[in-house]
Amino acid sequence: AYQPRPEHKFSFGLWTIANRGRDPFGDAVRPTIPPNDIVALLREVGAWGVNLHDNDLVPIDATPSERDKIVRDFQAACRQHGIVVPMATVNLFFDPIFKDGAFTANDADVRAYALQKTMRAMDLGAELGAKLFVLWGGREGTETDACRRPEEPFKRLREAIDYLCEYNLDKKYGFKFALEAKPNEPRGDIYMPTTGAYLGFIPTLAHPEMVGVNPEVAHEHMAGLNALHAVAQAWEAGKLFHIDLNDQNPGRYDQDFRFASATPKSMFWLVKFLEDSGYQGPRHFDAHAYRTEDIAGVKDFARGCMRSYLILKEKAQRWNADKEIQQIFSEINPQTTGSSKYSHDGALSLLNRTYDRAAIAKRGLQYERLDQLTMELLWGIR
Ligand code: 3MF
Ligand code: MG
Ligand code: MG
Ligand code: MG
Repeated sequence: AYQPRPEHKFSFGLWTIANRGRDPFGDAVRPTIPPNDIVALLREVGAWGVNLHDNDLVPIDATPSERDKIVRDFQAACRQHGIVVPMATVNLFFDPIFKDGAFTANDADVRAYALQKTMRAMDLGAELGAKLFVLWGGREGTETDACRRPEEPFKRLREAIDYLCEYNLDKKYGFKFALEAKPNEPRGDIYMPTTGAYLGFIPTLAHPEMVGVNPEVAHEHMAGLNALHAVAQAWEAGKLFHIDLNDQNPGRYDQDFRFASATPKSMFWLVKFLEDSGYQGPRHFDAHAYRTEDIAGVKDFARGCMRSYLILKEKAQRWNADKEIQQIFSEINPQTTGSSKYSHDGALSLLNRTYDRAAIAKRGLQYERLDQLTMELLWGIR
């Protein structure tokens, strides 16, 4: 039980396993694990896929022939260990050139370089077989809003994404883009702070069908939001192309904790939604081991992410099969009769109807009972 299998589609970013515990106040505590060894480690812990930024694999200053050799060796490692590359992304945040942003920077050369770097990362992702391309605008933001006209960055971002969609079509890569929001860190404020902001932006693009979102649990929690609600809205809009699973307490720095380790109840509802909805995409973990850990601890971390997901998945099945829970759930979600579609006559009849407000408001909704049953189920005594 709780054994990860390929059909669970568990993936990890190269950067998550490679994380050496560096933070703004302290240096690395773990050795570098080369990408090919990470592939072997992922196989060992039972993962299905590995995702990467261009520079997680290929150093930013590699020559074309160095690049080609690195990619060949990595492909061989993936083949050897049976690990796939479902998603690729681009690092537009580490190099000093991106200190004022990438696609939204004021310097046109920076914007053009960001496009070039992203196109090359798309070439790389396509070569590795990825069908999803994530864009996280980590440096697209401000410390001071003195820097530019406030509406300008949205135009620049739209222009960049439209350009990349054309490149995708031109090259016949068949990528779907997934835009990842974050409210702050590393910038004081990041543009497009929430998944909802991206869901509002996507319909303004030239190829909206090619673009969806990559909600991250921790990013929504950093903004004090309910990650499930963001994910569910994205799903309902047909835009849940990818997901970053991890955990995070609100009001803290970017913690990237092991999945479901900080807010297990919220993560139960999230796993239940992913499973019940029929979401077919990867279950990607964008998190890393505590700074206290050695390589064995990194494996504990990775195994823990998947195991917690599978435990919560089993809890969701129990919740769905629990007679008492289902009885209450159906009572509080009565089937509505009649259509709520607008018609002239329907509106007239609604305007003339009378409602017994007091009688309706008097009904208790049993949410206390339902929540307690849920908690007892989660605690394992039900
Ligand atoms: C930062 C993140 C990023 C993105 C990654 C994928 C480094 O908080 O979540 O991880 O997920 O860049 O595009
Ligand atoms: Mg993150
Ligand atoms: Mg993070
Ligand atoms: Mg992320």
